[in-house]
Amino acid sequence: MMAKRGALIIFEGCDRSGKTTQCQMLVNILNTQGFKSSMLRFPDRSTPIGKVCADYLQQSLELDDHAIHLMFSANRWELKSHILSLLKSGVNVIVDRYSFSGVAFSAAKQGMDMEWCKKPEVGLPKPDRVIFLDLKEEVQRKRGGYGGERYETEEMQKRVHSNYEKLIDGSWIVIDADKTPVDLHNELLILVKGIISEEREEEVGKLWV
Ligand code: DGP
Ligand code: NA
Ligand code: NA
Repeated sequence: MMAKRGALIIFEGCDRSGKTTQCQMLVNILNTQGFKSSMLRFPDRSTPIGKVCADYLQQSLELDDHAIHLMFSANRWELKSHILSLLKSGVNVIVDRYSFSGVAFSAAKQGMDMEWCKKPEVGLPKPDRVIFLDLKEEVQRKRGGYGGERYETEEMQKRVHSNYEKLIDGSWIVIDADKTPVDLHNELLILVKGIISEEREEEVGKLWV
């Protein structure tokens, strides 16, 4: 019998919700407990396309809103075969941001609409589960304020949050992230182990088809 494929688990949320820290903690502990897991994050700033996204976020590069959206999307597509091969080999893939960030952030801009933003994402590997780390803007702001990257303003984060609300459906798991990192970690570990042990189709689905 073929080994069960890994689960594709996406973490989404506004900036400062603790996604990156939580994904790292999860992957470390899962591997020590015998659940083979790998972490990815988008944008993956290590590739040539990801470098463009990084320069754009650091505001050293200006680009048309549509053009940069397509770059973020291309960055996800260039990792597609890597994601699929990890899953196939039985590794769980824990991802810090995905297409939902793409749509929530890009569509928060004037003149950009959600349907247009979804199009280049159609056909990417479909997550088995999306976990949304929810944090109120006031709490987000209290966490040491925002950094200097593009989008890290109160107004933008509010628009992003309301876009996320339009994307959230019954398949998402919404978690209140307003707790200590350790408490949040303990909650997420139980949740993620549950997801990993669930039944799933051998074939990875395709997003938004
Ligand atoms: P970080 O997760 O801290 O590496 O920050 C990444 C930033 O990039 C965050 O503000 C969300 C934003 N982002 C991620 N994906 C996309 C996308 O597809 N389009 C746009 N416009 N922004 C994105
Ligand atoms: Na950020
Ligand atoms: Na982050």
